[in-house]
Amino acid sequence: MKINGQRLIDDLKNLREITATPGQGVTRFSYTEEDRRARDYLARVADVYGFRMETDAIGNIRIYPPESKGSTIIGSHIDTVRNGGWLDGIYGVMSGMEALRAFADHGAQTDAALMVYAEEEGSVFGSTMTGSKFLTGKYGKADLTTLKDEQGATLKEHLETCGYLSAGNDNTDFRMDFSSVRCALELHIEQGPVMDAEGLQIGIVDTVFGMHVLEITYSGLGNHAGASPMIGRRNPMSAFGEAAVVIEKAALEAGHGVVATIGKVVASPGGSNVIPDSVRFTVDIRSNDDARTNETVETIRSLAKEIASRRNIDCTIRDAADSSAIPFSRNVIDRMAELAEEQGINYRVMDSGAVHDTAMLAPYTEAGMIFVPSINGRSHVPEENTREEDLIRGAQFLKDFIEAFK
Ligand code: HGY
Ligand code: MN
Ligand code: MN
Repeated sequence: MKINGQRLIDDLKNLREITATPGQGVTRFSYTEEDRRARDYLARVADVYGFRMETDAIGNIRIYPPESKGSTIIGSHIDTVRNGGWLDGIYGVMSGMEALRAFADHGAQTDAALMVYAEEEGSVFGSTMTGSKFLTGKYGKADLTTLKDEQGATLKEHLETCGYLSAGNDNTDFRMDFSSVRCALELHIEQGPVMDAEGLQIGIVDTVFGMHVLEITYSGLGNHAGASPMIGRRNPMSAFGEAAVVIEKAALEAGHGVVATIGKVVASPGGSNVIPDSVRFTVDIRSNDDARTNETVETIRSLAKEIASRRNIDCTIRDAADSSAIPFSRNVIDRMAELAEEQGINYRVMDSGAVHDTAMLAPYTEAGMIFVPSINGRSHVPEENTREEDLIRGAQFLKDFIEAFK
């Protein structure tokens, strides 16, 4: 039973146009106009096929064929980073939809359901995998008001504005019921260089990296850029510059695939002729071994504090996000490998440096992920791309695995 590959590619090209930054990659943040337009697109497709579409209080979407009770969850996300790529997340969502349509087109029954996890990127609230963290109880009612966007608006306010959470609703339990779930699957682009470099067609994910995000704020003495002598300055930007170099060195010295990234820096007030009074920056630290990740986190935390005290700068550090390294189900991995062998596919079992919602579900149900190559290993950038034949092969493999995994 073949999927309709051209239909999948057409969907992805249509959805690529739903962006707040046309011509500069895809920017589709959760709970925005672009998010709503993408949801409407899914609703139109579901409607044509008579699939049920439900949105929960956090904005997670479930799409079921009429006969399905959702024992197989096919998931991914539709939100993006700023100026991101056209495939991250949405490829897995539309491939899952294509699998459901293929079953329907061929009159076949399936017990699979599509899950669109809300706010996976954390672009709005700074914490990745938000929707799946509510589904698995890692986040609860308190986080509706502790998670805030850059302007200080809470997740609760966004959900009420979108109509997902009715005002005053005492919906204290956002967890999904896993009692009838057999497995959770996700198809995704690799977002790294391995598959493209090795000419692989399918990646079978073994472990999803754990990640810990520190938000460090250096506060010094704001002042005039010209009239303030260099001696005696308490410049948080200089402290940040020193921290950036030692943080990179700490990750390199940790080895074993540990990565650390400073991706966001905000100087305030941010004038070129003003010594900033504060500089706030994030450090995203990951590896496939929690002990190593935590060791690197603590090394970075103490380095940041040492720089601050030596420079007479105040330093506050907030733990903004935290998730463990997650191994996927050995049974799912082995069965995916069997299918790839049967189909003569060039595959490899590999880790994922990117985090994914399906990893959040792994402690509650058998779970696994399938990768397709990213050209030149680029992702989270407008240049993100994958060959159409790889996109179609990945979606076909997902559909075949749903059928084979009895
Ligand atoms: O950051 C990640 O790994 C994912 O793209 N949210
Ligand atoms: Mn991403
Ligand atoms: Mn993603």
